[in-house]
Amino acid sequence: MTGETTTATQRWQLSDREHYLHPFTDHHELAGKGARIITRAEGVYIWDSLGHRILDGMAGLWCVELGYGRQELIDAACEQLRELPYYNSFFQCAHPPAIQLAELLGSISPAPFEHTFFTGSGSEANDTVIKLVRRYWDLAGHPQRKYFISRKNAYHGSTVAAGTLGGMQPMHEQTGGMVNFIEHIEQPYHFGLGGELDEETFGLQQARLLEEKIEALGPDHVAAFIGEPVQGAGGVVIPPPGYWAEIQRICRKYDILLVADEVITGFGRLGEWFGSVRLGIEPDLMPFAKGVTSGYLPLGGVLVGERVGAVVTREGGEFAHGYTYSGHPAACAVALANIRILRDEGIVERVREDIEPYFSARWASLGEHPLIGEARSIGLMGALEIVRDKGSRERFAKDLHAGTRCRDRCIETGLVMRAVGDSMIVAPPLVITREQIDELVEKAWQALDLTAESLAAG
Ligand code: PXG
Repeated sequence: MTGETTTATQRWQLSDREHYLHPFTDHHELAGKGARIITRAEGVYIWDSLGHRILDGMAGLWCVELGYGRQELIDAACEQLRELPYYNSFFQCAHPPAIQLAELLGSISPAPFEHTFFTGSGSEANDTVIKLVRRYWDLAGHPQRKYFISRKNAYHGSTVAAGTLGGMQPMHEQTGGMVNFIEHIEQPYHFGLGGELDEETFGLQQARLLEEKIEALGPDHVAAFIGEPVQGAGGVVIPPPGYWAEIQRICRKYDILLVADEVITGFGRLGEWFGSVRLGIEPDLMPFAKGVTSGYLPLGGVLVGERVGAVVTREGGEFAHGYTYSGHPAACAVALANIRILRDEGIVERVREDIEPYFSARWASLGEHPLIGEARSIGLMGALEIVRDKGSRERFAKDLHAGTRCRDRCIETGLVMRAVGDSMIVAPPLVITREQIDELVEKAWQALDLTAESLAAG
């Protein structure tokens, strides 16, 4: 590390502190430390401005599926920017990349998803879900069906509506009561809430909370249930076997729409094009974002199944909704290139047949660390539960901040691993190799050792 890079970093940090409001950040705390400035990336690695190479265990923010530096994605963006950098899809217009992408998405989705509404992000996708569902029930002659049921500790985005749809308490506290037609049920988090129940019994119990909630609201007033196939930001909460089948049964019984939020689980993360396929869910709508472009450009959308698609496309009247960047041509061109690479290089199958089994076994070995109460994974998503006592699952005192300590130790060892409370989570790029998984697991173990030492010191 040269004096020059240190000075440059200090300059970035100073300017950052003076001007840049970051998402989900305690600025007072950040001002005391200075931001880590990321300057370049290649494959599964990122580099900071001080020259440290760090294995990106979070694929950016659950999105860089093909890893960094894929020339085809860069070329696709450049070519499209040259040809047609922008045009909208309002006022009965369209352009080739958006049309081609909608068609390609239809071909990789489980039948029958034939329509896509494009947005710029996952949050906008979930706001779109709310409006599409409302529109559907209005047109279907049941305008009183207005309630959405979601889950505590779910994450569906951070616009006012998507943030309310999610179940993150701190977000609700800051937007208190602004959207009043969303209700939450408890989540299927076995490690945290399951107590002595076996996984399957606990899963059924949690799914049946949906039925209770529907009955309490009045079945004729419920529009839809929304859930992530596997909760991501909530800490990689893998639903117990049987959970989704029971949710599906209840949705069908009461004729309510089922929305699977595929923003994290779409595009191969669970070894299938969509997490719904892996978990046997048959949703009516699938919001997506992130992995659709491997994060190279912002794009989201909602895949619309036959039931809703038939009504909103065949009944008359305008759907009064849309964004300037709905179906941005360059973002769509990158998505087309991204999906073609995932398909033509067999990356989704490779996750399922090769990398997931390897990752799963290596990740499980972290469960032997004295600090870890559970190591679980599905596809390329993994969680570790830091505990004081393995047998009783007792946690460390909150003010010891075991999770953030571990996150910081990970960075010191050269690994990005995210902390959700005292759960440590990873979701590496889908192109990670076996050797890189070994490196990830070794670094995680090292960081856990350092965390244990630091916790012992108080
Ligand atoms: N749905 C799900 C399931 C998500 O994970 C969104 C919707 C919203 O997408 P946009 O593109 O509007 O951010 C997300 C986003 C984290 C973290 O800390 C996760 C997300 C976003 C920011 C942070 O794990 N997921």
